[in-house]
Amino acid sequence: MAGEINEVKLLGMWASPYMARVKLALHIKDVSYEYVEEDLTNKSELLLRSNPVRNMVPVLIHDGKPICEPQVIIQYIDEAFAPAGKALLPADLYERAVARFWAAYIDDKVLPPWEMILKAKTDEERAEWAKQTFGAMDALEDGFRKCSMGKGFFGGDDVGYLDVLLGGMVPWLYATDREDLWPQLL
Ligand SMILES: N[C@@H](CCC(=O)N[C@@H](CS)C(=O)NCC(=O)O)C(=O)O
Repeated sequence: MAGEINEVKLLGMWASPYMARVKLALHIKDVSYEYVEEDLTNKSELLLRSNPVRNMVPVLIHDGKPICEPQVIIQYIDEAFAPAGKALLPADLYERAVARFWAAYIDDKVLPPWEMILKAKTDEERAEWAKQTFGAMDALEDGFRKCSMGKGFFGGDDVGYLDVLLGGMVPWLYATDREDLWPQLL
């Protein structure tokens, strides 16, 4: 339908750090979009149809075509909406590979133990997951020092892919300090 051309819709849930990443990317790239809040206890027909494999948010729907998985969505946004000077991934192929390495590291090594801190049943379990999370963060900070090369952001002077991935986690950082909020996050 002609009315749907260039239509961008984001299916999300307010507490989702993955959704926050996608919002950050859309705002940095100046993309206008419609945000649709999902009730994850009663998922909409649109969400189930758009992400039939995982039934999860976020999902980006561009001109009626759904894109799933936060990192895939952000890379899509970077390529599909590409005003000059605002690329999220570095232009240099090697630097791109480094950014993708740390992106995988964040999602594989930092986030899973972090989530387990909130899910742990005992203080001992929680302490163990916290230790693993801090260990993973230490390596990330080391990587940050090397990759930022003394500049403000992960990739240098500008906000880029890794800053978006980590930036989406900032609200969770604050919420992790507030145990009363944990039931709403999980
Ligand atoms: N890797 C996941 C990350 C997204 C994710 O974990 N989304 C959560 C909200 S933060 C979700 O939709 N949960 C609903 C469920 O598990 O049924 C994906 O496939 O997109």
